[in-house]
Amino acid sequence: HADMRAVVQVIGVASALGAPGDGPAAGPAALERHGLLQRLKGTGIGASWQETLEPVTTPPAGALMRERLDAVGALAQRVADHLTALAPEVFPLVIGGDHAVGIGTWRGVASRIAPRGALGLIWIDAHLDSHTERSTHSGNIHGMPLAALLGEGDAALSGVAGPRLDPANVVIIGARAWEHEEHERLTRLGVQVFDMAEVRERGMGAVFCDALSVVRERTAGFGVSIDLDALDAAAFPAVTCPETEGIAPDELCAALLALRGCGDFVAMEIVEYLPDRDPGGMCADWVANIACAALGPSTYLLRAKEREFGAHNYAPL
Ligand code: Z70
Ligand code: MN
Ligand code: MN
Ligand code: MN
Repeated sequence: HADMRAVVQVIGVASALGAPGDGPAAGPAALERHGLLQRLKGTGIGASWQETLEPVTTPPAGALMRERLDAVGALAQRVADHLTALAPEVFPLVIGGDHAVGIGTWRGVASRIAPRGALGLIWIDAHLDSHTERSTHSGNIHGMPLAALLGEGDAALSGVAGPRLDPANVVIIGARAWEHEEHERLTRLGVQVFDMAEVRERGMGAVFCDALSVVRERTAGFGVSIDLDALDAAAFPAVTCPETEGIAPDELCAALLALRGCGDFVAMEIVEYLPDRDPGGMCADWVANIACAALGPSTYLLRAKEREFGAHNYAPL
């Protein structure tokens, strides 16, 4: 069949409802201005940016947990509904916003592929994002989306329409900062965590290869959710919660190239970009590199286009 990344549709979600400050809401517009769409098209794939969704309601600073959970849940439902309604040939690239938007992204993507089977998910993050409203230390909802996707915690989040993820089809890569409650939750559920120590020991390429095996084994398709704080804070400071000793940006791009050969790769999400901390646009360039590494044409398509138009017109990165 045709290369499925021929029709990438970028969907911005301008939300900071889950974060401690409002900075991440400006992420989609800043990345759009910085030319993310043009970079994607420059790889030779078809891409468009049709929508940037916004929160349904925005509770005031210091609002109660109940009010914030309901606002995040309402936005997640809107994002999920939007993705579910996309034409079947569209490949969604969701651009956050803070990571709480992932609740909507992955319930929506799971609904799309449900007639064919279950969804696998690779969650690349410095954190585990597996708190509930009861176990959170910070009170920030961007620390809860993976628990919600697995069916745990308050119904406003865990009850967003769409299939729950099966823990056996989920892996985390790059974790290095967590609280014990969320680690215990993932251990109980059986989610495999490739923490940063393992990435350092075995290399990002080997770990990513193992991760792909897990999320592809029992599923009809899989997605990749990239929290940019997985990257090393020295190389990529433009996030809400920077963590040292992370993945190098070029190391991530190299691993993501493997996605170009995966016909069952069905959606991607990139979240937590904070334009306030990226005055020169260096991090925005990395975001484009990351998207292009994952979504550029398969080698097969690239070779065909080279034969047709000449190699110099098709630079994969
Ligand atoms: C911490 C918390 C977090 C994202 C930071 C951090 C959570 N465990 N999630 N950045 N995306 O506040 O619960
Ligand atoms: Mn994180
Ligand atoms: Mn996260
Ligand atoms: Mn935090």
